[in-house]
Amino acid sequence: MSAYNFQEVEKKWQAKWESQGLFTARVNPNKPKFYSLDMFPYPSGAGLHVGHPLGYIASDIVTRYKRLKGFNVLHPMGYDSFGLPAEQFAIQTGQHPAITTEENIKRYTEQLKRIGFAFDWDKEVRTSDPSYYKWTQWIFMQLFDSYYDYKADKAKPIAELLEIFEKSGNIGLSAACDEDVEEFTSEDWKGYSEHKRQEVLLKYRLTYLAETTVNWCPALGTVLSNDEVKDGFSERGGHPVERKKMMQWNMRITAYAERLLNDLEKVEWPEPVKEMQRNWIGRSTGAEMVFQVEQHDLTIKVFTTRIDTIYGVTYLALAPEHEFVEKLVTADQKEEVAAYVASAKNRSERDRMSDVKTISGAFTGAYALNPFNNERIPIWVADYVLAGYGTGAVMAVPAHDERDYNFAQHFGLEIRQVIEGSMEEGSFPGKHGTIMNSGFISGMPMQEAMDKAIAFLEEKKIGKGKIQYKMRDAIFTRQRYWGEPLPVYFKEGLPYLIKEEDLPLVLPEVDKYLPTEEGEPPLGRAEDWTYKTGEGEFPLELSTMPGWAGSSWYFFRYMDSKNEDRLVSQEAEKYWGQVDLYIGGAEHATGHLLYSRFWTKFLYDRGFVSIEEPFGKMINQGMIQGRSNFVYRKKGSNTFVSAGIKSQYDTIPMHVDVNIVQNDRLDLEAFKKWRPDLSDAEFILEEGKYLCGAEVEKMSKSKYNVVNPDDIIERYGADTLRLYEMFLGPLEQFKPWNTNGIDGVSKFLKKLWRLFYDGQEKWCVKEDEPSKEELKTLHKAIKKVEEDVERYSFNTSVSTFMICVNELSAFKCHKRAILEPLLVILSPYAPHIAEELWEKLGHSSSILSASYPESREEFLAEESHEYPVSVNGKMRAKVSLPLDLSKEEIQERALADAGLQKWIAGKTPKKVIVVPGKIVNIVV
Ligand code: ANZ
Repeated sequence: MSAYNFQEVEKKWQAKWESQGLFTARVNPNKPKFYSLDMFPYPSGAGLHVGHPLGYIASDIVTRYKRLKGFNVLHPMGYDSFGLPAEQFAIQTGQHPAITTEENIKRYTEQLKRIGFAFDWDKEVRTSDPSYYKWTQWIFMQLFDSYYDYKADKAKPIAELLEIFEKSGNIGLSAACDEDVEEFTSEDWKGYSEHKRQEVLLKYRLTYLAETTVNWCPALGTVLSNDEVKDGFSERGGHPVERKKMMQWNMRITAYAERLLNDLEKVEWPEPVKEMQRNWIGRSTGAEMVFQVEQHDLTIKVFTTRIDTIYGVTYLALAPEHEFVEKLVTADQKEEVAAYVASAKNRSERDRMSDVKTISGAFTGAYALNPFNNERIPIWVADYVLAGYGTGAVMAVPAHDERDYNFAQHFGLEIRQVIEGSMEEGSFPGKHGTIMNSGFISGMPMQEAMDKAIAFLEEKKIGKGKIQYKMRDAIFTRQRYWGEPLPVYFKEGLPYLIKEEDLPLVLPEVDKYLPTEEGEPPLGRAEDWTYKTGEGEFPLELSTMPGWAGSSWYFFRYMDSKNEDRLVSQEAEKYWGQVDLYIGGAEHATGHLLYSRFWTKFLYDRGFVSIEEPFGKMINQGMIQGRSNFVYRKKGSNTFVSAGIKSQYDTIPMHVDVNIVQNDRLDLEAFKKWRPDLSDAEFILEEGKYLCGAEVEKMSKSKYNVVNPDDIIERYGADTLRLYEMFLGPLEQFKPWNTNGIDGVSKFLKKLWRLFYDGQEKWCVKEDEPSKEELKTLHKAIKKVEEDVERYSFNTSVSTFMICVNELSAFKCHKRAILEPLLVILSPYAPHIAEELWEKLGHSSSILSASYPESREEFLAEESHEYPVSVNGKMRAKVSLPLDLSKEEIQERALADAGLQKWIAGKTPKKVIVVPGKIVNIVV
């Protein structure tokens, strides 16, 4: 045997790798480690398409390369297996989501294994498995049991907070907490009931229950996080989303805002992702101050980044949701304000923020006083003020803020400019309104004016300097079935943790995966969803955790996935530590990638792990888009017109399955069988063919442009698939899938095979000494491929391999000394064929245990150079000379060259310029 039969070869090696456990990672302090992580997939019913493995192929190449370079590699894979689609399917069919999930995982695993990934399947995790979510619940418990100490700038156990309260109440305490915490002394605390104490503690815990305005999606029956809502619709399913107040679990991620922001400096991530996180965190420095409301015992608190413009304030504006709106509104304005508030409620914050054209608002009839000059200023309600940012109220300075300006113009409010030293650069472009130049900070440079104004606020006790973040605490509950149960029960309306020894709290069985008739989440249907303690039976929490819970820490579990006593052993965590390379999509910038950093920092603070940032280096792979094909139906008929002549008819385009089209040519018989309604289709051909139109679109079932890796593997083999996906272009780029070049890649592997087996399929490898040219070809490839992998440029390596194999074929090189190292450098890309030929070369152990060959400069060096020689500025001859000559020797031999004589014609040159390795210039 010895024709290249990729199907046999690939099956054989996949089985061998698995049975020998070659990819199983073990802690080994004698070797440097390399931890390569891929974003783990949600196992959807549709299976993998060719776009999914792109990032996995890249990381597989890197890890196989790193092994050759002597690294101990951890390269795991698993499943993010809680999620909405399995639950929606369960609702429709009654099938338990665990069963659907299991089936999908099975399919995914088979598909992944066929691509020949060097995954350590022993370490597989599934977030929906109780042995995994036991630890997700455990982390939740630690968060519940912690508070954030701003002075120490870290999370600490609640027990330490209790000691502080006992000693000194919360006076002078600098800890992250709810806005509405009141001051209390140690005496107060000691007098509090257990109930009251728990209430207070809940305001400090890093996960807490609070009434929160949420994105409620009635169609999905659940709350969604901000990053799951796009333009007022759910990202999954595209259902309308509304704002609603509900009791929810929250994660106090805002306590970590500053560290999440600063530590971005420490990671090597694509700049756009860092920038998205910075904007999401949205740090602003400014001041918070209160305005007394006339004729009311109320003060309105505002956040401003421009306290220096205080003399330009001409109105205050409240968000429509602001709690004072109802209290302030005067009798004659009541109707107008109520109507306006009702209309504003239907617009999400995101819409209101992005829409600068619609200007709406209403006057409350009430006035406040500017504490700097006691001026009366009207209080308005305005669309552009967001309830969820700052204090939900602004001091409006129309002359210096564009949104205030537009609003003031629209409603005819005063616009008044402030004069300050540095106003020109800081103010809203263009000058508007009257100039008001009074007050003790006028005329000062901006920063100085702000500092003075803040000092005034602090002295008068009406405000202070303030750092404000746009990021909100993260909502942590979903009113759904298929998620982690929260390890919490309720006693007298307050939440308590179940005992650690009762973990995991396993999802109960329910008769339907829908909310109860009373509108409770599906867990409300469970027969016995209570927790029993010595004191009695208590109801358990009915909501489950959101999709991001399990994915916020899975990278730790991979290190030690079977540990029953800890989420990860200290030994494994210390050794594997930070992820060295994380490949995945950029769409997770403000979700998963932020939450993972938050949980890692928290686990670090509490001493459970040793790293503060989970992902050192990250690459975002581009998407592989589909290349859709179209046929053109003659209107009102079952006749289809070929693309090139469609303009001659009145046609409607229709997507056609790309799998029955090859190189844009439609397979007519397959088309007729594709759908029953097409069985009698007729065609108008061009030059005897039906040609389809094509367009690049997202790969999706509905566009019939999904290409399944299984089909490609069936036809060309996994090695070809791997090489071809890399060959498509730079990893980070978005690029359409088209199979036009795949034959070339497949031919390349056959050509490689023929370096080992001659035309008659006879083994032809020889032990002869390699020639200089052969060595040069090899070493060029060794060097280039190494450089490429080190900078994650995989497409360029594929062309290098092709050039190398072409050159060796031209040399008719069948020498072991050349072919052996070539296999090693190719093995990360095309591991099956490399293993097979490696074995044929007589090796009994896997090519994975080889070492990456060293590229030797001496073989790379060009030995001679063809010097262009010019005479009086004109190129007159080319002279080939050895490279190791001195300047004098070059000059001498160039001048002696026969071809030049007629240009020099016996004259003595006036000047000769020699640049060794480059050129010779002669002036005569
Ligand atoms: C007066 C002022 C004058 C302002 C001026 C700006 C320019 P960033 O930088 O994004 O933090 N603001 C405060 N809370 C708001 C809310 N809930 N909804 C909408 N706008 C709000 O923006 C802070 C500035 O945005 C604040 O400073 C406030 O307007 C406004 F020449 O106060 B400023």
